Amino acid sequence: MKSSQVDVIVVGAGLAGLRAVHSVREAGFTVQALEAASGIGGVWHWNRYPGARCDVESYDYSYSFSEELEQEWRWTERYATQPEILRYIEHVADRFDLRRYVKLNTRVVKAQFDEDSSRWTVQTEHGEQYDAAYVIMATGQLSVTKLPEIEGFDDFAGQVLHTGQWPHDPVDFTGKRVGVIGTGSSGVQLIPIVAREAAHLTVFQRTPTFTVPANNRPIDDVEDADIKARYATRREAARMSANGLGFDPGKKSLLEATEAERIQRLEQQYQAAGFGFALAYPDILLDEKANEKVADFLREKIRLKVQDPRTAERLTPYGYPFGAKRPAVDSGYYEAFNRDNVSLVDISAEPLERITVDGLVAGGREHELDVIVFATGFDALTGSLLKPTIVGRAGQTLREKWAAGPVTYLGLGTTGFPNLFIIAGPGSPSVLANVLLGIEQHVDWIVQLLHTARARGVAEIEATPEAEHAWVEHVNERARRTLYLKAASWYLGADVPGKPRVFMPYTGGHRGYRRICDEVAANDYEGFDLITGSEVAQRRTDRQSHEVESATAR
Ligand code: N01
Repeated sequence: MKSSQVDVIVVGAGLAGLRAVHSVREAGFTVQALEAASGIGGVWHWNRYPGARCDVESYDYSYSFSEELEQEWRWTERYATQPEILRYIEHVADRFDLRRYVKLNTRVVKAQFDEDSSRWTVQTEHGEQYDAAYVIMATGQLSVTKLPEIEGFDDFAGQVLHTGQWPHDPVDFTGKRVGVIGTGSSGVQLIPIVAREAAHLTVFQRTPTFTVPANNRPIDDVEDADIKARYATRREAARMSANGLGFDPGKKSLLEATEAERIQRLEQQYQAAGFGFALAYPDILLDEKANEKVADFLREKIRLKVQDPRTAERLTPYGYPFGAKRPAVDSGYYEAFNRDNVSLVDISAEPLERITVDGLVAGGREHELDVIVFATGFDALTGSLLKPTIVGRAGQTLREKWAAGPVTYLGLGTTGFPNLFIIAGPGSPSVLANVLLGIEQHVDWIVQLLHTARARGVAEIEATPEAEHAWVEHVNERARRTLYLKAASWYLGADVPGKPRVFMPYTGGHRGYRRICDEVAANDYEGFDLITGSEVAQRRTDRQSHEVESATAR
């Protein structure tokens, strides 16, 4: 079959894929992005459920590569809604003429590295084939949705939805009996809105979530102008912060503060900071005693907000540290449970049994429903990387290589898979910091490496096994210093049956990670083998003579 040839294939056309297309093209490489969805936008294309919005502030959850773009785009709310973010992405694609490099409705099913040509062959589900020197996986951290393993999906007479695959046409809940399964960030955003529309809403909760209020508000012209006048400083603060959000948790331990100081600080953060509440003190995710004080503060808030003490108690999280599972950022979540048309089912006590024609059976009780919404999350971080078959050196697949969990060098590459790069995936700060900043840092770093490779006639770029091993050790060691390992979270793969339990993102923070990547680049890409075309040819000749010798000996 004839292949289209390009320098770089980018898999995915969300915020990461589009940024990669832009920068790779600016650097003078030919590029083709392949996107499975019918539109650009990645998670913001798929997650159209009512209430979906970002919990990183709009001005920080936006590209920093163009000052003109920064100045001309007008965000309307502190935390942008999904439609507004998608409009922004579409604007960027048009403004920088990116659409012509993106092929929609094109799922990549296989990518295979050819050791003779040092190139990748990328195949799509429709049988097209691309031949590329490099592959950049921009497939997202939260893009492969997951459903509970229960029977009866086909029996249900009503409508079944997943927050991560929401229909493009609005869903009308008016007069309907709706069941929502899952109370992570998606469920927490969706539930108050469905509660207002539906005749009845039943929330099926397995684990109560810690949530902090979004404190969302509109942005007026004065605030917009003020932020734009100081945008460069704001960006620099974000780059120089561990979380990529520009917040500085300060140095003082929560345990050193007096009770009055602590309550005042937590209250102030709770009332204003949104997600930044988690950064009120530097040791919240490091020290169990400090963490418990914060958890108690949040538990008390639930008691104050939820009128029925029994419901309040069932909504209250225990048994894992605050922040070790991704906290949700809410707007009226707890208040929704004060409505007469909302009920809560604790499926840790009354497990989901099956779906029937009329609804859901949990703990032997049938709940009659017209709509079932699964807000049950994703096969996070590795799901989208392992969905296509990626074949590296000697026929090894990425699935085989990562059978015991993802192993990478800097999160950017993995040994045995030359010229394959991963954006904001496992082994990098990814979802633990402002992911958009992480995306841009990765893309810029990779493009600089491709420049260097082109200038030197490099044919293969590959992480060394030693560097990869040391990085995996470092990632694990950093995770062990935190409380993250004390919760069954999607960071650990604990929510997917059979998935290896490995803490996947890097907890060292955006600033520290950026410094490490910069040092690696400054040290001639230490830990990566940059192999020139003639060296590859020599290796090939050596390999062939070795094979001939072995065959002769046999
Ligand atoms: O998914 P989740 P999500 N039976 O995995 C429950 C980002 N995000 O889509 O905790 C019954 O967090 C599960 O219960 P448990 C953000 O990073 C961002 O809500 O596993 N229940 C949990 O309650 C977020 O963390 C934004 O016991 C099952 C829920 O379903 C990430 O996406 C908005 C179950 C899943 O929660 C994922 O969020 C939305 C089963 N078999 C999402 N399996 C913002 O920017 C799972 N559950 C604001």
